[in-house]
Amino acid sequence: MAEKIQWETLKSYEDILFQFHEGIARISINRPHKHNAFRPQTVTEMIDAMHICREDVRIQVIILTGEGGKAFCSGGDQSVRGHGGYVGEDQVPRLNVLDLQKMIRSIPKAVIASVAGWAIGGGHVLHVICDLTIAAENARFGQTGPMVGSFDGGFGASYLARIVGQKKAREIWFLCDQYDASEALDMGLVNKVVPLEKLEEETVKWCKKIQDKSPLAIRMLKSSFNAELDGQAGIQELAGNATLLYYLSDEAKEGFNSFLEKRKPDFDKFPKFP
Ligand code: S0N
Repeated sequence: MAEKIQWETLKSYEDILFQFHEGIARISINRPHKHNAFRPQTVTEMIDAMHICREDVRIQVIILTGEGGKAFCSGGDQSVRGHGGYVGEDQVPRLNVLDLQKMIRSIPKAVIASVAGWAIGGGHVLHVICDLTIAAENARFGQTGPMVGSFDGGFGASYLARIVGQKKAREIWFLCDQYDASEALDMGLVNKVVPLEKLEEETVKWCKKIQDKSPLAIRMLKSSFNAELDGQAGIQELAGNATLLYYLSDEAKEGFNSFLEKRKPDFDKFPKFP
């Protein structure tokens, strides 16, 4: 029998759970009556939680999941889809899930999607963007855009194609078929498939394996994987990490110390590499 993780609530929200356990943050969409479809407020809350994940140095790995065991996320809540986006209480139409996608992509910590049940539409794109996906045997994957009058031509198309290949990505979008967990594993869309009752245990096991590794190496790798695909934004991420590492060096410290001490910097004493 799998040991139940004792998650501690980090912050309370209406649409999501945000929890913590031993360096792992868990963000879970809590709208099981809608198969965890997101409305603008859901996304705003997830963005807030992701900000906390970025800033809180105790958090090393992030799990993205959905409550109820029947759905990871079924995409945008179609009942609040209006003219030009999804409409919240302020009556403004938004596609704020695109901001969340960018945060998952650029946060310098591993994000693991833990998928039980449906990962459909914008919900499918969310798992695609995560660094890794662990799926339960009941997971089902697919896009619905052309069926319900939408499409995601950003990461949802181009990054999906990088993962499963151009032909398969076009099939997924053009046909709007659904794929079970073993088909998803075969096409490299998920990293591992486990029985539903083992999903959390397995996901946490993967988190712990990552937590045992060098955080700076994980950070550099994530931005390196992104850099090739994300153009100037990707280069900025990787370069920002290079600057971080440079700041840690005695050579960089000599630069700012010399300024503060009103003297000429002496860079001669630092090693040169071929
Ligand atoms: C997942 C499906 C196939 C499951 O079918 P099943 O098991 O028969 O369950 P249902 O009875 O259909 O569902 C149970 C209850 O949940 C509600 N529900 C399910 N999904 C949604 C949803 N997305 N929005 C609102 N409600 C949902 C059902 O209505 C039902 O409730 P009751 O019992 O009260 O009727 C099936 O549910 C399904 O096909 N769902 C819809 C999937 C879908 O089309 N999602 C939207 C796809 N589009 C996006 O996600 C767009 C995302 C986005 O924001 C975006 C981002 C970037 C660029 C563009 C866009 C864009 O807008 O396109």
